[in-house]
Amino acid sequence: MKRRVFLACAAFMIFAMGGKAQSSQLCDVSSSENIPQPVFPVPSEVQIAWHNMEFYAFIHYGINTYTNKEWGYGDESINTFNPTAELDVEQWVTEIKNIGCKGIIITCKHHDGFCTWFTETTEHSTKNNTTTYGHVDIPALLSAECRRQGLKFGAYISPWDRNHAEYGRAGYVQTFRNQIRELCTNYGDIFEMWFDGANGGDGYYGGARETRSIDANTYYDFNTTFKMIKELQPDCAIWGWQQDCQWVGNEEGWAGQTSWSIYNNGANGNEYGDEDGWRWLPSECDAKNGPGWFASTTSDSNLKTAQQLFNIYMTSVGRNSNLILNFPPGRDGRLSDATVTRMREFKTLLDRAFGTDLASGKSATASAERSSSVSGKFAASNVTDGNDDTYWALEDGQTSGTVDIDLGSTQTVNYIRLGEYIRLGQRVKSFEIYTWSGSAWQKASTTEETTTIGHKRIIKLSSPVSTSKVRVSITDSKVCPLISRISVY
Ligand code: FUL
Repeated sequence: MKRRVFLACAAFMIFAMGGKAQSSQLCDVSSSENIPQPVFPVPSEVQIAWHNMEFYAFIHYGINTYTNKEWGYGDESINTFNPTAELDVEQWVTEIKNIGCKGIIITCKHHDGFCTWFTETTEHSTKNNTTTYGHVDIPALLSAECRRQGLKFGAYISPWDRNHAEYGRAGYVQTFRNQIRELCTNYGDIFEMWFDGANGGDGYYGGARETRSIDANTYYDFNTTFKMIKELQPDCAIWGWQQDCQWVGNEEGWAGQTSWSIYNNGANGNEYGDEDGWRWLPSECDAKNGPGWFASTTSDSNLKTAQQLFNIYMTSVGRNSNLILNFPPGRDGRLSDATVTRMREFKTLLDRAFGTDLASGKSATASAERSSSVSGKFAASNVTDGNDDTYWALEDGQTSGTVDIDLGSTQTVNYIRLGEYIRLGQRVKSFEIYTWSGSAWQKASTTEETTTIGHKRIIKLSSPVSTSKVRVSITDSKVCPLISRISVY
């Protein structure tokens, strides 16, 4: 075990020296603070910030909104984009913020190639739109409104471009890179950039109307592009292509009940990650609020119920994944009344479930605590202090232990939320939950497996339990567990 920890530490030091130094004192084993050594791989600072985003919105809006299609062919005239009213980005941001999203990622260009900003790279853009309300630079409007309301802004730009005459040839690669450069330069901070995996096929291609195939791994020369993004936007997380975060592997909004943020090229499926993964590559769940990514004439009558949206939240954010949930504006440039009503119902369910953390600030005691010269450094009480940078820890070699939280009075408990201090790696392999009957600990029945934790795990009890104390028992961990958060709802 010691040898494994040493190797992990050495690997971490090499990693830290190669990239951004993450915390110079982490491997200082002589320190009497006794800080645990990391278990490799660990997240970068960009990935830590990304984990903390947890829940954000997608907005699909463009030509397709006006054609009832999900994928435009690329031959649509510029004025097909024809909003019937001024875009109400204030409403988009207000309603999205209200449900607890921390950011918005918008389609700046979908596969049809229509750029919704005033780009210099192509004429196929809103800059040439002559309709009453269509001459708009949407990323400019939305990024400004996000800043005003305190949300982060992100951009989706499709690599596949069914409009561009040069798609499939060298000329397009530079155009595409220039488009990304514009987005990275003119709209303030971008927290995440999304590069869709749909690549090549039939399209308009400047009038050729043919099928063009490319090898996505080589054609785009993404390494050069990603380097440029990191220079222009050092804090931006790149989605896809095995960069900072990745597609969870389905579009239904669920991650595995066992969900590792570490990854070995997908042998187990992206939904689950790999316990012995060699790189930190956490998953993001994308999901739609209705039948399509774009609003259509039938979407309002086919919206997901609030309960379905809540279930998606549980199977994504609740399973150590980020959630990007799509809310597409309609032809009048607004989120429809039906969409907004559903969003508010969803918010009511979130508040009802997680409105009050019964464990917040409550006393916590553990079976054991890691020693340190700094008093309380690894105390059990760190799990209820609301600070995700403090954590309860065991000594090296101890891979199981319990934390008991005294709720102070009898409460009805439905959910337990847990978090690991992932800066030092994802560790926990299994845990159990117990409630106090008044005379004994009783193992709680839960609706799903209690295996991994990671950044965040939410466990629902099979039925509500009246209890005054909750115990979390870590039953197995790669190395000593580091628990930063236990909340009880
Ligand atoms: C997919 C795209 O093809 C869809 O149109 C949508 O943008 C979704 C988020 O990703 O791969």
